Amino acid sequence: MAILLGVMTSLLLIVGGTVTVAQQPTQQPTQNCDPAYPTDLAGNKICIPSPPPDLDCKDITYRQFVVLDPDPHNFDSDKDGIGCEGEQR
Ligand SMILES: [Ca+2]
Repeated sequence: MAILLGVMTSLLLIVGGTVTVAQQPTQQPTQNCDPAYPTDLAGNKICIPSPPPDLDCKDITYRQFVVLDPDPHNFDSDKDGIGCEGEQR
């Protein structure tokens, strides 16, 4: 009986070992960057989260950046493809 238990334990260890080998690749922490605002005008990557909440230019530090459709935050109110031009014009 003790031998049988020993065999059973070994089998369980083998099964447990194969399970732990099959690990999922670790994922990058996901940032909620809205694809409508990929870069500033110089081509530097920027990250503005998708709504909600709805953001206005006063809520973000970026100025004069690329805006793509559908512009969920409506940063580009004059629809020229540049967001938050503000007082620079
Ligand atoms: Ca604009």
